[in-house]
Amino acid sequence: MKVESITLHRIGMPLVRPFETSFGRETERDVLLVHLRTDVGEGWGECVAGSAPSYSSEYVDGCARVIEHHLAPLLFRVPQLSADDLERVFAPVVGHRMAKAALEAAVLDAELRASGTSFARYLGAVRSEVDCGVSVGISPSIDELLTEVQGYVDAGYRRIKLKIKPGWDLEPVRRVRDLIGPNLALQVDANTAYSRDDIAHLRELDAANLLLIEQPFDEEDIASHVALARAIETPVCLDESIVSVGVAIDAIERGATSIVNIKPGRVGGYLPAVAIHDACVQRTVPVWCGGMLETGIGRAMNVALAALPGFTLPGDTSASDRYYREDLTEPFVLSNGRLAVPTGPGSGVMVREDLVRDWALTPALPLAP
Ligand code: NPQ
Ligand code: MG
Repeated sequence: MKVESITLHRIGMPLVRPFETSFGRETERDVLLVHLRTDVGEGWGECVAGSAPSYSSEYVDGCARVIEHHLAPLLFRVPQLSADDLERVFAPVVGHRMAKAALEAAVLDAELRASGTSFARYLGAVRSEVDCGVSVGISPSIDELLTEVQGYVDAGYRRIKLKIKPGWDLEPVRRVRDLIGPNLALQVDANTAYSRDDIAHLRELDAANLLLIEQPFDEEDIASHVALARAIETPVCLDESIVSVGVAIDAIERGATSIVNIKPGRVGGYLPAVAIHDACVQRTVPVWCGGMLETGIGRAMNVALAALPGFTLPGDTSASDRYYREDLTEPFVLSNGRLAVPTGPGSGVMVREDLVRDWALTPALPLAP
């Protein structure tokens, strides 16, 4: 296909409750959307970057500029484009994986809609619904945390993930384990808030019988994760560190991670995400699909990815109402702790363009050759 034009939209979506992590507190999701027009039809993609470079070095303004000045011009130059070619087309731009992934999603959506194929079928899904977990932010108090967790348990979530940081770890984790009982899966995510000196402290988490501990140390510090994995019973899982299939294989072979969180936005798209999935399956490393507070666009695509065979643990692919009162597409609704994998062409969901206009933070930015 031939890309004819791209429109960048930036929208603000209020969160149903503030979401606090070790790196910050969000009350509104600031999302960059990519609307692609091609000779075979349209496609939408969503950029997972946050408004500030605090989860990763990428952020919304930076992604918009790298798309505008560097990636879109590369796309416009290709006479016959397929999503399979994007790794090569984007190769002149180093890094900027979240920006590349947003365009890849839109290209895939357009291409798959044109051929009448769903994301799920194209990526290799083997399930029609996926088990869902939920990520629970840092709370003002343990009582408020317990109330929030109980709500998710009542909603049917199959796994709870608690955000932790120094000063908010052993006690909240113990209290939540007491609340939910020994059988419901529980895991923690530190978003790089600890250092190697904290290993003895983190070992005390073993008492809570956690499924895993996610990314306690800096994203570039594979060695400290190896040291922790050797010291602790709880499996170590990397998120921020896993930016490519090469890093994933290296981290697995060094013993830094025995479970991998796959986020398409962080690794440059759904095709690199499938490559990491395949490398993990080959090495019998379980994977799960992370979440970045996606709208229905990214959520639909993530749910399709999470239906691949290696995704054997519940992901952060929560229902729309975990984050938003109203979603940008038809909402994803939990049923028996699961979400249905969309079956329609492309992402399988329709973008409500009236809401894209109503929620705009800045004027739409049209890009053309
Ligand atoms: C994680 N997500 O697994 C991320 C962190 C995260 C669901 O826990 C704006 C942009 C807000 C990116 C909040 C979950 C974000 C964000 C949290 C990423 O580490
Ligand atoms: Mg994480």
